[in-house]
Amino acid sequence: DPILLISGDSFSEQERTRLETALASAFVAGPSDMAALPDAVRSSVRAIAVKGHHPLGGAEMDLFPNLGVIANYGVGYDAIDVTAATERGINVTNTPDVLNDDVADLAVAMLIAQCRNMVAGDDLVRSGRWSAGENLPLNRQMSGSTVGIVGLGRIGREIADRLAAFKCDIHYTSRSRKETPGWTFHASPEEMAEAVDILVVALVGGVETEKHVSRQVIDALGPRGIVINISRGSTIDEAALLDALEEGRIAGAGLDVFLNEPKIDPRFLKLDNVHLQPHQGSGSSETRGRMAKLQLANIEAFLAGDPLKTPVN
Ligand code: 8YV
Repeated sequence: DPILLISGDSFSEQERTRLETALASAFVAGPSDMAALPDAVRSSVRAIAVKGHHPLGGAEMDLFPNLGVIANYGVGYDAIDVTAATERGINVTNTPDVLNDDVADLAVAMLIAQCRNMVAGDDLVRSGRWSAGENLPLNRQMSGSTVGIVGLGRIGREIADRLAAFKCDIHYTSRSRKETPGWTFHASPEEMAEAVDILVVALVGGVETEKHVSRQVIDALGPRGIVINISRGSTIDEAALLDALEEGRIAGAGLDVFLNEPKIDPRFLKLDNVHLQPHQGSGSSETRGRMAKLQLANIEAFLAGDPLKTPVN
């Protein structure tokens, strides 16, 4: 009688327990075990709870003839083939908005950490080199910078609002021009990169935005350029970014997302002009609690025949 399949091992024990207790007949199976499940179990699945970035395509969906909803834990659903789901009459839900503040906070934090050399500062103090008389080299002011937000969606807007409070000159690209308080719209990221020092990438993931921050965009940033990415590794031409960082053609980067997480390109680890985070943008306990709650609310709404809270398709 399982109605809910909890996909994969990305959920914490607490998150899994919460789903299992809320929805009496739930069980766990990773994407690679789905095909091996007995027919009767597969037929009983009406909802799948997803966390993490395991691809879920039409072939997996076809294993579950009574599947009605795929509820993603996270705002980004690029690992789910939404077109395939729609074709099969399967609903997809995500967890937008509840994580905007945390992700925007982390973007700003990485930018400040990068400009003010905070990791090296911490190391100087801990290592005893400061007390022995060494000082941190002078670094770079963040307030008042000229910043380009690539993708002025819900998260991009929160980042821009924060940076505006830091007296930054705000530029942005977006599918359409937005109602903004004196911020500068650019038709392309290339054009924007010519005009700003700092790029903050807040795009959605998926094929449409792949390498949107291209080699040309990175080259156009120039030697004071800093790239911050809290979106998906796929949105930047990562090889081009690594080349520019290694050759010192841009000043640095602050990255929470990468290709092939968590086994990221080892070239990053050799660089001292990058600030690296383990895809923790939404990772406060408060926000993760809200995401789990919203995911569950979507599944419960579906099972009750009520309107979904945050439908994608
Ligand atoms: C992850 C995220 O979903 O919301 C998103 O799109 O990237 C994150 O919040 C979260 O880490 C769970 O995998």
